[in-house]
Amino acid sequence: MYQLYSLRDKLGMTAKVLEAGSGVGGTWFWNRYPGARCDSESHTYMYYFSKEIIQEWEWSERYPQQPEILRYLNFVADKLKLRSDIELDTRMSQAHFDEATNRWHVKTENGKEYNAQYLITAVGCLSSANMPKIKGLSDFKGKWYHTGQWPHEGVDFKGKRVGVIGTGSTGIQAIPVIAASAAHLTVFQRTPNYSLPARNAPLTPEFKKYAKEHADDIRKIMTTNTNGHGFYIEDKSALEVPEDERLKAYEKKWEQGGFQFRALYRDILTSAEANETAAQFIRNKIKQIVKKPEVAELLADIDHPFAAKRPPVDSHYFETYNRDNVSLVDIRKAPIECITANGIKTTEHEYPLDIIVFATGFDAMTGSLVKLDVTGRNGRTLREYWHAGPRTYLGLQIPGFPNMFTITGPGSPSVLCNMPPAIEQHVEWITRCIKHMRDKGLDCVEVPESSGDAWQAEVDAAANATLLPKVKHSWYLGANVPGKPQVFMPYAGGLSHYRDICEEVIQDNYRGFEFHAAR
Ligand code: N01
Repeated sequence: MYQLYSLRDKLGMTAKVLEAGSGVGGTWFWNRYPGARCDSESHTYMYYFSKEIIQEWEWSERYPQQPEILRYLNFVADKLKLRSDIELDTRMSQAHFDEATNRWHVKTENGKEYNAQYLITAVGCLSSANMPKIKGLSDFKGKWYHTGQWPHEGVDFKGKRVGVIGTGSTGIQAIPVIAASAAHLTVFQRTPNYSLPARNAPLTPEFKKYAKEHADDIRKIMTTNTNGHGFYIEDKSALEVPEDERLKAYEKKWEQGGFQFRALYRDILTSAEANETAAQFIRNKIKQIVKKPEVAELLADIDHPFAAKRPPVDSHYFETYNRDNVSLVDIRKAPIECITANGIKTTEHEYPLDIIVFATGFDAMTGSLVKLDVTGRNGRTLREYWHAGPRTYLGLQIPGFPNMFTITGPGSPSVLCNMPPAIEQHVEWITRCIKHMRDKGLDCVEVPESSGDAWQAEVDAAANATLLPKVKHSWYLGANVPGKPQVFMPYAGGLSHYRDICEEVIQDNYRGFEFHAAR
């Protein structure tokens, strides 16, 4: 939706947005699981569609829930009169680049066909559900759901025995809410996870006023920092601070809630020793919060550095394990063997269930793109080209796929950021590139293999300068999907640095891109 607004308004061109669902909102249309809310704070979690919208819309909470975000996106669609350009219920099934005309031919599942000069994908980094292939699911007599494809009518957990598989951001948001109404909740945990308290609360009138009055200042911070948040990372090492001072600082941020905890020291993601100070603090917190020592031990037995997997932000996640109706099963020790007619069977025990919730994440970053069935130059498909892992130039274009742009594609900072600023930066960049082509009478833009290779070396170097690739079971590497090639996918050099690189590329006459004039 954002790309449509920006391109249409800035270029006055015809743009068509194909939306697979029967309403606008993308991720916030599909992810309706209990407890779904954004994990960045509302005054920073803003798609900056326009200054007017920022001034007009009023968020209610520090971390808005999914229905409020969806209302916002619908408000934007109305306000900017976007609906007439959006084709809902239109899932793209195929796109083919015609080398003779430099145009894309797009087919949809409902039998429509489109012809376009540019194909801009905005299919989301986390939208292709990862459903584990567990033997016996079809025998299960109860109901089961994936959190990313939640029924719009909701699910009633009252009086039900519920099992949740997965303790990533989604599971950690959903578990406290499900536990509040289920008869019993069994959480099947493979990898224990860190989580920071959100300290969600209604926004005060004073804060709302402040956020509106300082919208430009907040935006400036968001566009010049590492992760697109509304605060900077401190330029201090965790190791140069005396332990008592460091613990006090961690305590203060823990009480304040949210991602600012991670921003306390510059080396939390680059030094194992610095990271361990934060990791140890959180593990101790888990042990203080969770009353049953054996459960606390299982939750705190975390095998990776803090924030090396995307850190969840929660509302009473660890506290939920103090409820009598919640139990935790360690499936690292006793893996799930199969699903039976009555529930989940591990190598040690069978757990009778009425409902199974798969909070098992996504085929991240590449899944939704590969699924599109895109064919570029020389009849080569994206699936073939990416068989050993994604290759892009700046996460904006893919070698061999001319006139196609990927918003927050692999190789861009994307999932390592608050997503809206990362999306906006791509939209602005693509808009400028298309305007440049129009001004110069150019018909086609593409990137050679050499640009993809050189950028991949930068992506690898940026990742290797951090602790991120050390987590071998992370979806950043594609490790959560059996058989997926393991390549660190996002660019870890930081959003502001990446923004500078993209700007330099433009200033250097679109270095690394190749243009062709209209024939
Ligand atoms: O997915 P995940 P998610 N058997 O992949 C487990 C964003 N997000 O949906 O760690 C058993 O992180 C898996 O276990 P393991 C956010 O960027 C944003 O929770 O692989 N377990 C893990 O525990 C986030 O990072 C918001 O061992 C299996 C869990 O399932 C991203 O989405 C809210 C399994 C999956 O965790 C993804 O989060 C929510 C199997 N076969 C999410 N397969 C916002 O607020 C997987 N697991 C914006």
